Parts: sequence; structure tokens; C-alpha cells
Amino acid sequence: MRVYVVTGNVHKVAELSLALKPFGVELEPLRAEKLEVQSESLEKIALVAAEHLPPLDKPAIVEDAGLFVKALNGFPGPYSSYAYKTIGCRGLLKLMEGVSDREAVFRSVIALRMPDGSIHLFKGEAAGVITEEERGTGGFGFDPVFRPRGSEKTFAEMTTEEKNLYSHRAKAARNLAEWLVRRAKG
Ligand code: ITT
Ligand code: NA
Repeated sequence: MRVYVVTGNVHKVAELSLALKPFGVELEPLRAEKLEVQSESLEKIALVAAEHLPPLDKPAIVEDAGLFVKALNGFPGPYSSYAYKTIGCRGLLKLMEGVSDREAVFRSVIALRMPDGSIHLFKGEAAGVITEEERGTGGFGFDPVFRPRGSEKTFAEMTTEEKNLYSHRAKAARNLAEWLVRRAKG
């Protein structure tokens, strides 16, 4: 089964493709605008983006994700993309200087729009901690400063395969795939 994906982030495509492959779901990047409204809810952001996709002959997905840091009351959360571009990993570590509670959660919401216009949301979470310093060069965004629970490595020290064992995005993708497979079987 082929599914369009609309994102400007090539790392997302790589991670999602790898997670979906075992289910026989293949992603096809589509050059369309991803409308990004400002909201405190990832669900709302993903939903509105899916609603604004052009009419398509195949299922299509958009994803919205964010890093929620407990000691910062959930910041940067839905503003993660902007926070990454402005203060980056260094700025986040600065905000966390001297903070002992380093718990954080990555959240992902995938919105699937079917050709009939119906929209379905799938979620995934990865709990972990904000590290004391940047580690690793893989991945993207806040990967160098996030270590998922159960691992000694940050996301940036992992291969895509390893990151997908823990990541919010891979979990959301597997939820999506299970739904698509169930539906295909009738
Ligand atoms: P698109 O909107 O085009 O899909 P984006 O990178 O802007 O791509 P988001 O709007 O979902 O994606 O922004 C989420 C931001 O949160 C992203 O830019 C990263 O800084 C951060 N982020 C999300 N998932 C991440 C991950 O798996 N690893 C590291 N940082 C992540
Ligand atoms: Na974005």
C-alpha cells in the first residue's frame, strides 16, 4: 500500500519509512504545502494540516511532534521547531542548568487523511531525560540532548533502526500501520 507523506523534514521520512516497511506500507513524499497553525495541541496542528491537504487519490499523512520538558512546564512542546531554530540544543541545556529533574517526553501525532476525506489520528510517546551535554551526530533537532528511558545512548548516538525501537514517531507509525492493515483486511 502506498501513502503520501507531506513534510519538509527528510529525517522524518526516513524514520517513518523504516517503521512502516514491515507492514507493507510505502511512503511517497509529496510536494505540497503543510499548513502549520499555532496551537498548544499537537493533535490540532496535525489535524488542521491534514484538512488543508489538496484532494488526493491515495491516503496521505502529516506528522506534528514536540519535546515536552517537565521542569519547563512542557516547553518547548508544540513550539519545538521554533525553539530548535532559535535557541537550539545549547539553549535548551542552558535553560536546564542546575535543574535536577531532567524528565522529558517526545510526542508524535500522525494525521492520516483518507481519499474519502476522513481523518484519523495516531499517537506515540517516548519518555526519557535531557542529558547534561550534547552527545552524537545522528538524527535531527533535539536528538543530541535526549536519552530515552532504557537506553544509555541519546537519539543522536543511535542508528535509525535503534531510534525506532524507542521513538515517539515509530510508535505512532506502527499504530497507523496496524490500523491500515486491519482496514485493508476488512
Ligand atoms: P514538518 O513540519 O515539515 O513535518 P518539522 O521538522 O518542522 O517538519 P515539526 O513541525 O513536527 O517538524 O516540529 C517538531 C520539532 O520538534 C522539530 O523541528 C525538532 O526540533 C523537534 N523534534 C520532533 N521530533 C524529534 C525527534 O525525533 N528528534 C529530535 N527532535 C525532534
Ligand atoms: Na514544521
